Amino acid sequence: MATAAHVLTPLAQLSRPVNDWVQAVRELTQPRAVYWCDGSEAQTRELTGLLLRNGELHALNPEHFPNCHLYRSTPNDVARVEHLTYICTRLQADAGPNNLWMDPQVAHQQMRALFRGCMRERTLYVIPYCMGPLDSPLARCGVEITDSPYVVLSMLIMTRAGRGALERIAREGRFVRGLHSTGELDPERRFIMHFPEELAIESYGSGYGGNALLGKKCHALRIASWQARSEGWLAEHMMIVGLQDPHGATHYLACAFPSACGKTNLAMLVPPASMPGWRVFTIGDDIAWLHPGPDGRLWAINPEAGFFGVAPGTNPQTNRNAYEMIRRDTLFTNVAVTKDDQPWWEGLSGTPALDWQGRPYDPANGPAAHPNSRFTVSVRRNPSYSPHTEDPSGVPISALVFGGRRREVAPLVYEARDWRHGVLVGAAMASETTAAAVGQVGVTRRDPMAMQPFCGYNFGDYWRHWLAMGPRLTRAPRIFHVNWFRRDAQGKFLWPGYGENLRVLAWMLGRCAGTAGAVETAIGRVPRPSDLNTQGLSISPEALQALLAVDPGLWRKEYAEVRQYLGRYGERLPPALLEELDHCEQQL
Ligand code: GTP
Ligand code: SPV
Ligand code: MN
Repeated sequence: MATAAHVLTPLAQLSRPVNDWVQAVRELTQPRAVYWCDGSEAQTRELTGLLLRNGELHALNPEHFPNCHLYRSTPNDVARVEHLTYICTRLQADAGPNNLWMDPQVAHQQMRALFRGCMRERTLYVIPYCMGPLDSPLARCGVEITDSPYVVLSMLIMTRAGRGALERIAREGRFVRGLHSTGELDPERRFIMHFPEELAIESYGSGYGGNALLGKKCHALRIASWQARSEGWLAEHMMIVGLQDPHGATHYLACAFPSACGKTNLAMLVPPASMPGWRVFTIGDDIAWLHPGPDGRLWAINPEAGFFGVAPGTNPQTNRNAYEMIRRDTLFTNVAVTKDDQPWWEGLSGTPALDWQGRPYDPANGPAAHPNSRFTVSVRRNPSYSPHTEDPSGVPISALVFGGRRREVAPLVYEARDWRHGVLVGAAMASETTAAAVGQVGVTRRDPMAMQPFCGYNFGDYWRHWLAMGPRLTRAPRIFHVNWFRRDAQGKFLWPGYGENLRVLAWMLGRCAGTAGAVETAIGRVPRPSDLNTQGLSISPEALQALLAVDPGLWRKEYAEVRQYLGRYGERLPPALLEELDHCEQQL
């Protein structure tokens, strides 16, 4: 006998606006079939089976890595493409000097020409998804249409996708439209277009990461930052972590570091043995949506449901949690494999047999795993998973942390004097480029709030929005800056990093509680070596001194560069930032 649960409405009938859009895209792209994703285990198994049979997925060693698979992307398609990523607003000034811009009509026309007939002989997949807990008023929904089953499998891990999301869309009526096709995977025919005024994304010619999993950077940062500005909240490139101190109190921090600069590792760090009583709880590793709460605090949710993390460097010594997490139910992309089909990357013991392109490993071809090779895994697989990840109102934030990868200039940690100074600290960020985006690696560039590739509007307006947020918070988080990547004259990292970073976070919590000391410097408050818990840490006094040093000569040069950079934003630059910069320079 059929019960109510057995007569589910077919997905295509749940939301008229979604179905109308799917039909319009079908006309344009001409797929041979349409597949609605309901988020069920059965569909995941079906798609995994399909990709295994056609050779796009490889099963990994079932004994050591059960239910783990390897995907190899096209060698020319291994990272985000910032030079092909556009913000298409009616007014160019709204996109700002921080974005590439195209007129929306011109962009739509150009993209229609690419999408026309592009799914012939392919299946069109419809992925309804929700960014944030399904029952959270802070969550936002979208629908991605794609012709890549690998993208579908990834989105099923990375977001809350399927029937529940579509039911919410049917109730709310509003959703972000993300249209994606891998096209010919031709870098000459590759564009990632954003239309914030229309809540739409069009992505063609790439199947990789942030270019193709449209819920992630395209929706949850570029489109969401635009929405957040008009609705009074913040969409940021931040991880969220909860720290339980030895007294049992838990405090949450949200940290913005550029791509491949340590967010995932900090979000699930393993406390050093010499700091007993501390516990770490992960909420998110890449994106935070931050809302002022009725209590005057800032509350954060992680819009994602999975991690798309950097593989190289992950091992039982650097991060036991991360390594444990990816031992089952994980989708690997562009890693190497050992001869018994275990995934392998630089930093692990053992030896690779095949490199990331599937060739017999030869050091002459470079690293065995691609430097931007990644794992895709559910947040629930993380040993330090926090059940508060599902709290509809999020978690309250005690401290915001900005950080970059800088071989010199920026000390290990410093604290901003107040909110306005903190906004300048974020706006003045710089970091060395990494393999997460196509282009030269190791070049220092300005990367305000770690949002240079991800802010969907003019940075001048963005900083104004940040400045206005402070006075709305009666219990605003304190703001800090960190640099785990300072080096000595030989080029060696001065700070051991990873789990030892807890010492720096503990100092921040001490600052919030009023128990930790610091010295006032021109750039902010810096701990003395004695203000940090260094018990059980093996580091020389000279190295610690060097890590905490503020060199006035270097900072004078730094501030001059910041002034020049901010000048690019002209009339849109809030004068308060320049006043704050004047103040810092006078202090030097
Ligand atoms: P995205 O996912 O690209 O946004 O990167 P992420 O910010 O989450 O960076 P992740 O934690 O994946 O780290 C990137 C690389 O930096 C990896 O190779 C890590 O092993 C390495 N790393 C992370 N934390 C530290 C640290 O504290 N010190 C050092 N030296 N390296 C680190
Ligand atoms: C990043 O580059 O910041 C990432 C990976 O987190 S991607 O999803 O490709 O944007
Ligand atoms: Mn990221």
